[in-house]
Amino acid sequence: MTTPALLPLSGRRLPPLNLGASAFPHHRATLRLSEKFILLLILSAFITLCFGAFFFLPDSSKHKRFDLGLEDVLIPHVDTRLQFSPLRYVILFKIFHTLEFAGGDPGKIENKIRADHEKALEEAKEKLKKSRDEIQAEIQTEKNKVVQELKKKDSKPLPPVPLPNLIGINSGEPADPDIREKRNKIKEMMKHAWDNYRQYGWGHNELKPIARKGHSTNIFGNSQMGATIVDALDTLYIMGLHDEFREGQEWIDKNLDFSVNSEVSVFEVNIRFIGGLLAAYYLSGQEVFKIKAVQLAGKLLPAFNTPTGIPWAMVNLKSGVGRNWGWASAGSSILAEFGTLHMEFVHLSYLTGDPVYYNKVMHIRKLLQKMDRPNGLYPNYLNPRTGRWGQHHTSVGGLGDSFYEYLLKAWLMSDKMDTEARKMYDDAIEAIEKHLIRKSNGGLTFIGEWKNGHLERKMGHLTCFAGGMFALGADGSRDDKAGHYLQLGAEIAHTCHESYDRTTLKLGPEAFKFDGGVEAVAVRQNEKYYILRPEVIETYWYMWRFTHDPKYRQWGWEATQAIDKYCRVSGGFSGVKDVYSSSPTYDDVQQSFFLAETLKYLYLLFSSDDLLPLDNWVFNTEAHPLPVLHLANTTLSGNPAYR
Ligand code: DMJ
Repeated sequence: MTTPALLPLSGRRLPPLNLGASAFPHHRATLRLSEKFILLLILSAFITLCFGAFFFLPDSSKHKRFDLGLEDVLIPHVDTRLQFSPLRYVILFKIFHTLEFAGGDPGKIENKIRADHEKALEEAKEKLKKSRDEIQAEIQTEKNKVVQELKKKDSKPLPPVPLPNLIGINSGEPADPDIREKRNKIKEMMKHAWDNYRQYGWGHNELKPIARKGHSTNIFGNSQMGATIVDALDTLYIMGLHDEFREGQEWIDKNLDFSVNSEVSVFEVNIRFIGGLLAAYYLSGQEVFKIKAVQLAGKLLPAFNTPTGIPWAMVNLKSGVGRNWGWASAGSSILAEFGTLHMEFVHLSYLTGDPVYYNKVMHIRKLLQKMDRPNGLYPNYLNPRTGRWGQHHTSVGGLGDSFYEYLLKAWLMSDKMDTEARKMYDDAIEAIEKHLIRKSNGGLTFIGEWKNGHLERKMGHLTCFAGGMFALGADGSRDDKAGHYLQLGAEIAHTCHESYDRTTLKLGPEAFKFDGGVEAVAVRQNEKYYILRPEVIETYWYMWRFTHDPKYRQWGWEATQAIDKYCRVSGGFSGVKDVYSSSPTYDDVQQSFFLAETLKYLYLLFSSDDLLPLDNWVFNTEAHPLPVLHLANTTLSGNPAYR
C-alpha cells in the first residue's frame, strides 16, 4: 500500500530543504530533487511497512502461551475483548506522527526544524549564563518532580472489586473456661513478643531478644522492611490487639518503602510480605495494605525475566536484577520457592484486574506439567535457563514442601474449581506415598527424602506440616480415600509429637532419623536446634479442626508450655540450640514466623471453629489467611469495575 499524498505525483518542484542553516553554517544542506525523491521513497516504504506490521503482525494479547480457561472465573473483571496491545499502539503512534510531520507543506517542516534548533540553542545559552550551583539546584528540582510523579502514580487508587465473603474474622471465644485461659496465655505471649520487638527492634526485620536490638538475615537483603510488623499484623487482628495493629498499620503507611537497593528472596517476600499485607487488607479493609502489596508485587516481577519464565530466587528491588542462590544445584531455582507464589498472585490479579500475576504463575504450572518426572516425583531443583531438572532430590520438607501445599490450596482457594491443581496434587501425593512414606520398626510413619535413587530415612521439622496438608486434602481426594488421608495426617502428627516428646525440652529438633535403632531423634549436633518453627503445631491445629480429638489440644498445650519455659527471655522469645540439653543456649533470634504462624496456630487451636472457618479461608504457607474466591456467588455484573 502506498500513501499518494507523500509522493511528488504532480511533478511539483519542492523548494530546497534547508536543515537549519543558522545552526550549521558550514553545511548548507540544500538537497537536490533526486535526493528528496529518495528521501520520500524511504519514508513511504517505512509507512507501508508500519501499516503491514499493524495488520499482519499477531496481536500480542493473543500470544498467551497457555490458557487454563479459569481466567474468566478467577479474574472476571478482565475483558479479553478490550485487552490492550502495546505493539499496536506503538505502530499506530509512529504512523500518525510520521503522517502529521511529513504530510504537510515541506516549508512548514523546514520551519519546524529551524524553530526547534533555535529553541534548543536559546536554552543552552541560558544554561551557560547560570552558575554551577544554580544548575545543580535545577537538576535537583527536576529530580524531585520525577520522584513526586512516580509516587503519585504508585499510590493511584485501585479499581473496586467485590470483596469475597469475609466470614469469622473476630472472636472465636471458646465456651470452656479452661480453654479460654489457655487462649489468653497465648495472647499474652504474643503481646510479649510484639512489645519487645516494638521497643528494641522496631522497623528492623526481626528482633535479637537477648542483645535487644534489630536483626535481619540474607532473605531480606540489607533492607529494614519491618518483616515482623507485616508478618504479625493478622495475628494481632484476630487476637483483638487493635492498638498494636494500628501501630503496625501506621508504620507501614509511613515507612514501608520498596524502592530500596536490596537483594531479597522472592519466595520469602511473597509469603511474608505480600501474604501478610493481603491478609491484613482482607481482615481490616484498610486500602493501604492492598496498595503496598501491589507495589511490592511490581518489584518482584522482574525476577520472572528468565529464558524459561521460572523466576530467579532473588531479585534486587531497585535494579530488578535477579539471580539464584550459589548453593542450589548448578544455578537452579527451587521448587518450594517458585512453586509457592500461586495463592498470592491469583489474589493480586483478582484485586487489581491485571492478569499479569496470574499469567506468571500459570506459566510455571504449565511448564511443570510438560516435564517428565522421575518416578512421578518432582525434583527440588530446576534450571531457569535450560528448563531442565537439576539434582534429583525430592523432599516434602525444605526445598519442596510448600509447592505441594499450594497445589492443594489453589484448588481450595478457587472454590474447588481449579481441578487441574487438584489433579497435580493427587498425582504428586500418590508418588510421594509410594516412594517416600514408610513405617519405622517402632511403628512410626515418617516421610523420608529421595536422593538420586536412594531413600534417606530422615524427616525434617519442616516436613511435619504435611500431616495438616493430608488432612486438609482428604475431602475431595481421588477414589474417595478421605479416611485414608485423614489417618495418614494423624500418623504424621503422632510421629512429629514423638519427635518433641523424646527430647529434654519437649521441643522438636530441626531433623530426626529413623535409622540404625534411632527413632524420631536427631543424631547430628547441627540438627538439634529449635528456632520457634510452627509446622508441628500447624498440623495439630488442622487435625483438631477435622477430628476434635482432645489429644491435639493437649499436645499443643505441651508445646506452649515448653516454648514459654525454654524460649522466653525478658526481651522476647529466642530459638534454642539443643533441645536435648537441660541447659540450652539461645540463638538470640525472634523469627518473624513465630508471630505470624506459631502463635497464630496455637491461638486458633484454643479458639472455636467459627474463627476463620476453613470453608471460607485458606492459609498461605506463612499462615496468612486469604479468602476463598466464591466468585459464583458475587454480584460481578453489578460492579462498575467489570464494565
Ligand atoms: C515459614 O516461613 C513458612 O512456613 C515456610 O513455608 C517454611 N518455613 C517457615 C517456618 O518454619
